[in-house]
Amino acid sequence: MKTLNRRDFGVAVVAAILLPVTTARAEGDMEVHIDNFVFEPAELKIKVGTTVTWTNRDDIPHTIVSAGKFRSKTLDTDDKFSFTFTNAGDYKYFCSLHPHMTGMIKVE
Ligand SMILES: [Cu+2]
Repeated sequence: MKTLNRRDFGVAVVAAILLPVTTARAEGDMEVHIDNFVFEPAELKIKVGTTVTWTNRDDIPHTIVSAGKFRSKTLDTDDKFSFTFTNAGDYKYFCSLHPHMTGMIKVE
């Protein structure tokens, strides 16, 4: 087993200090994946102020559109789109390229 040199030890200390902060900030945020023309999870319940990030895992472009609320650009493979929900309500959304792809975000 290799012993830590001075520089590695410094990096480890910095990581130990920063890590809990990063984890805490990410805790409230949610992710939706697009896999094989399906939003996963299709329905999500979140609290006001939560940021949802969609990731396109298909090798086909998709969009995320909620009429009058938000609209992503066309997402290629591994592209992401984020939206922060600042008002309670039910947000239905769909893919404008494949309108049968639908999802729901319930904000309470
Ligand atoms: Cu699509």
